[in-house]
Amino acid sequence: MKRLAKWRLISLFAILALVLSGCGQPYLSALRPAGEVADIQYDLMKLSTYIMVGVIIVVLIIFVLVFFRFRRKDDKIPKQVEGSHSLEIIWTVIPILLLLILAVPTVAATFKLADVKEMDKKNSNALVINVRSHLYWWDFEYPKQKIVTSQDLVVPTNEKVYFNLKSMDVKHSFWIPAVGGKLDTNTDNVNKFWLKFDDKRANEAGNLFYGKCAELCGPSHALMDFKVKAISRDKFDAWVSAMQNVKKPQKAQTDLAAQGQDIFNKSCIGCHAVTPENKMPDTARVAPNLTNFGDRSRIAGILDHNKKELKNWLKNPETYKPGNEMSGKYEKLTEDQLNALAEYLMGLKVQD
Ligand code: HEC
Ligand SMILES: [Cu+2]
Repeated sequence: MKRLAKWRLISLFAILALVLSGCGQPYLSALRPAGEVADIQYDLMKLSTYIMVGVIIVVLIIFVLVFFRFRRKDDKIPKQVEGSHSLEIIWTVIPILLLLILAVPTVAATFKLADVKEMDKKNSNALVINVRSHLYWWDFEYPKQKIVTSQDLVVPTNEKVYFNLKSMDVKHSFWIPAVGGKLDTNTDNVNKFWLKFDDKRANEAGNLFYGKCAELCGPSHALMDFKVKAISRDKFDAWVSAMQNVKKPQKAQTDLAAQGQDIFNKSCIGCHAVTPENKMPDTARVAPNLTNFGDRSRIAGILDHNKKELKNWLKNPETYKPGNEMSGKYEKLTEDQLNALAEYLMGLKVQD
């Protein structure tokens, strides 16, 4: 019985080690910061950890010392220090000092990270992105560039990117662990902040960071992922103009795709736009914009980006994201229809 318990403990630690070995990946870990904001947040984490560990060590040393030095050796009662002024002062002042060391950089960083004056200036050149969160997907609007995309956020590296965050249904939270956040997206106010994506470290992360919803929002909360393509300013500009060039729905490239487009125009276009311009009021945008769906790195933020998974998703989105807003809102699709739709959607590309 005892041996069994020991084995259980060992396997528990083994599993824990396995799980934790997933941490520390450059594209998803707050412990591998990849930008100015993440650096500041990481430094604050380190500072507080050092202070806490320091306190634990000092207390432990004193504890062990006292334990051995003041063991009862005879019946003599040692000098009583209750109410000692100097001791009381020492153990009040030291924590105050430690808290100050923690508080000053934390408050300074808080103000720095919330500084969005640049974005609110008239005629400012700052890049602004309006993020809207929905159950369970993300919508990114570039108001100055007049384009919209979903699920894959595209940003330039080495410059401040400013965000307006808003939710269209319930509270969510916008978080790119390796780069910064998290900040709530609310329904009744707009939260603002900025992030900076470091060129070199974005490269190390394959130029694709992992983003998450960090506020429990419903049954598919844990699946509410997005991706962040962090690319150089040149490439970003190229992407923006490629998007802007799509003025009307792209033509299907093959016969099969044309069939798919027909089905799409009957059953899907009521929810999904295939042009990047935002002509609708916020509240009318009920589904991801698919203009550049063929360029995405994931389907619905979570599935591998290929035809097989796309067909699986269209067949039954409910198995992949319980409670999503697409399930049951269109007629059941036959295998032929699925093939045609997959061909059409995968062909929606703005760049090679
Ligand atoms: C009632 C509105 C609605 C209808 C109708 C609808 N969808 Fe969707 N669709 C959504 C929503 C909402 C999502 C986001 C689901 C999520 O990720 O939680 C979505 C997600 C998707 C995605 C994944 C998008 C991405 O960016 O990864 C694809 C592809 C898709 N839908 C295709 C279709 C096709 C094809 C049809 C027609 C057969 C269709 N949808 C009909 C609302 C709809
Ligand atoms: Cu959420």
